[in-house]
Amino acid sequence: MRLVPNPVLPGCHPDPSVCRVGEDYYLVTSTFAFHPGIPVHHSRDLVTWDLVGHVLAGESWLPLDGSAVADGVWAPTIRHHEGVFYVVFTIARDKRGAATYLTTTTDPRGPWSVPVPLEADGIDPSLFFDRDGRAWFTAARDATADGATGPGEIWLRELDLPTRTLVGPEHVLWHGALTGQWVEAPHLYERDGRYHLVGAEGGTERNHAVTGATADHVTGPYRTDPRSPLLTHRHLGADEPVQNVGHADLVETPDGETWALVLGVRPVRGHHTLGREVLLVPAGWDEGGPVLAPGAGRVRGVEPGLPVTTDRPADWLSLRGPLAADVAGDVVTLPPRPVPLSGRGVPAFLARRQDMHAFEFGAALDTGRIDEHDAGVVAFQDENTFLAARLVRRAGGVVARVAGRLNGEDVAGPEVPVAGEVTLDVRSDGETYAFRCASDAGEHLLATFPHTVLSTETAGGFTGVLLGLVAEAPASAGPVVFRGVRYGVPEQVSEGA
Ligand code: 6LW
Repeated sequence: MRLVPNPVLPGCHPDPSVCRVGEDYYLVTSTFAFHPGIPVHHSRDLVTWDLVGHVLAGESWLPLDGSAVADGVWAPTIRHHEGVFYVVFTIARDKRGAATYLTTTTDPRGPWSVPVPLEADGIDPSLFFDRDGRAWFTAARDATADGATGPGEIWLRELDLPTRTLVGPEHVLWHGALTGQWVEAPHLYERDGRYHLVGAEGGTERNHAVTGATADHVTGPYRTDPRSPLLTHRHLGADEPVQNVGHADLVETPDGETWALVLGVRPVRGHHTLGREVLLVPAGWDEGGPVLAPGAGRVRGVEPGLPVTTDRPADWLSLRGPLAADVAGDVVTLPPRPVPLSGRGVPAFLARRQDMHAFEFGAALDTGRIDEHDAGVVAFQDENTFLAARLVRRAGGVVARVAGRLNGEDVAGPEVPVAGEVTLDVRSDGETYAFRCASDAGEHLLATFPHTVLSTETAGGFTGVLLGLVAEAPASAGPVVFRGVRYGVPEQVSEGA
């Protein structure tokens, strides 16, 4: 088996699901309260993935106003059957599944159909097309009345394709192999007449694990695969560069090789800021069922400390809905909105995923156009945890300062008077976030924070850091123009590397 470089899709792209049509692979991932929702990545080799569209965009967009960043769109599954692509996904509220939807297309680049609700409770919906043409829907739901341990039960019903409704009796398939806690991410596969249910359990943190069960009939009974966990890193210790491995989807190449896409994180000093990323793992089959990472028993191909440098074009995201922003090369024009980043509306905030540990992200603003605005560059984890280098006009003129929130507490740094064109940036070496401003008057370090404060371990939630531009002001104020918007490896790192 060849050693693949991992992650194959860096930055916040959790809950990977993949399907193949001929030589083409299509991958979908969760987007929470980000807009547009559910990126579709395409690959021919499972290693290089290019963004080709979004499932929830334009007509198929679902408004997420009022949603916490960690809620919104969870865990899509993509499947292909007789010329049609199907995606099922959950809209979460208060970290619980609130609604399940199905959307279809004949071209995964879009447009996708307006999502139709399915009468299904729980999270992590999935589809399975059996050899006889019948379609089966599975999902994970709470097994206890108080839901205290998260989903603990995988259930199945038939999906009637013409009416797009769930029909026939419900079958409870499985309650997990290990702890019964956070039994989720079910995907069904058939091989040589046997049915294999692959799931995840233990929660999407350090105890995450891929587990499985098998059956002779799609409706069960399912017997726990005694080889479970099929893949986990929870026993490898804190120095293992990849942690939290789970949530697998399997795909077969045209040559009959099997591979798994899983999620995992790359912590630095025990804290990860990049979110859950997509990792590629060799797989195979033996008489018991699927074998993940045969021989190695772990996800490989991650070089600690080595930046997965990326020149992939930005997948620009807003929060909870579309924005009237204009992106022309490295110039971004943002009409302001009076919506704070700490709220649950649609702020004038345009961002991209942080997808490498050491980076530099910045832009130049004209202080002459800062009026009622509070505008700048942001490292954003969620509405309760973000830091920004921002310009604001005071009685004596425009000042730059860091302002934000850490776990819901406002933070603000010292104010530095600035004039003319000002460059604001945020830099990281992987262990700190430093915010700076530079103008003709000189360069100032506004504030430095340890990376831990923006990490998922500290902030909670399910996302990674986004790097973005914000323009908060009454809508009547003029647009903010960000020039020379740049994201890349910081000079000192690329020189030394
Ligand atoms: C996803 C589920 C999970 O639906 O996190 O805890 C949810 N694990 O599989 C959001 O990514």
